[in-house]
Amino acid sequence: MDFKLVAEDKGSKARAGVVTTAHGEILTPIFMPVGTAGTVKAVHQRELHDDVKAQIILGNTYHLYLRPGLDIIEAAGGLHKFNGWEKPILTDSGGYQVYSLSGTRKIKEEGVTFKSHIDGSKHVFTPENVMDIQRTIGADIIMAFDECTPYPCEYGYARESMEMTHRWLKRCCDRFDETEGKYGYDQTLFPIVQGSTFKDLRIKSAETIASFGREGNAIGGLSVGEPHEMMYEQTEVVCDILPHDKPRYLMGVGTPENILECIALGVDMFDCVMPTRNARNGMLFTSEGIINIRNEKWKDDFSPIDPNLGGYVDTFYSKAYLRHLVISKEILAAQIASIHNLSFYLWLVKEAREQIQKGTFVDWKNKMVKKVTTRL
Ligand code: PRF
Repeated sequence: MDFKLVAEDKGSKARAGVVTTAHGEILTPIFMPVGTAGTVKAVHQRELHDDVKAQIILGNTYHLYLRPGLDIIEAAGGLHKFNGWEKPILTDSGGYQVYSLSGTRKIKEEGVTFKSHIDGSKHVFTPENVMDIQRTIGADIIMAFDECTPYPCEYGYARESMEMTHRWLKRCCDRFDETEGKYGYDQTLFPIVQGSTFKDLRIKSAETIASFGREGNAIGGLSVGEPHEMMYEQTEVVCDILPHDKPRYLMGVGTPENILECIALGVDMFDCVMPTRNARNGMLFTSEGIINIRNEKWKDDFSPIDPNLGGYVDTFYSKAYLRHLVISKEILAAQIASIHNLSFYLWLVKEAREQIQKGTFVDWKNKMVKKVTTRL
């Protein structure tokens, strides 16, 4: 993997760059649609490519390992071959899903024992086997095995958990470096900064993670219920320490406003279920503000969903028609709303990149934050 910075904003810490992987280039800042089980829910790969203009998608180790299982993915020739997505893929390590999804779990130094949310069967994730699993899935970027602490979190617990995440990182790196990709292309491993909402822990964690000298770095443990200002504060502390010349990925963030503010702090990569999950509940993010499409007021609004984006579903379908589909619980509602919301997120980061390159990012960002937080 390679990362080149192509522009840096003077009024903020925002950057525009290019990440090059074995499956192609990613222009940053970038938003990565979440495709938990090897599919971005309700969106075809062709739509993801042609309409949403996604450059990289996410998969989850936890889900793919449980179902369909590694034997199937390996027999297919890796996740790219299995799902037909030929561009870059990033897999999360399970270091978050194990805590949020499986009911019973035990965290020990060796690893985490958990029960499947599908059939209750018992499994163990260790830093080593999570590297092996992600080698088999075959994502271009794979994530270290970490513990994401909840919010709020006691200082003592946050410190011990962070220290264990650092020890796990050493084990991840050792295993990753002594193994190879199974499908003939290179993969890269991103470590994850933890430390909850404690500045001294975040500093320590960012310094430790940076000292591993990997090709990119991630920030975890945020956007778990803490106030936004607190998330921005911790993100800024960490970004100022993580290497300038490597991509920074803020995990699980966030709203359009969060993304704009964190681009300004020097974050390059984002992922979040919000655009797809909220789409399925009828919440649309648009370039003019937030729409609850179930609201009566849209029932005879025949204007396009969001003509500013210029994409197919945004210009072809009206708000009134989409509202009708949502109210009628039609499957197409989830499809149109998901494609729309993802198109908006990808449009937003593309605009941000162009504004960074033009030197007009901060003014644009401040105006855009007002728009994207308006409830229409
Ligand atoms: N760790 C991992 N994945 C994550 C997170 C984390 O802390 C978060 C936190 N917002 C989202 N996804 N491995």
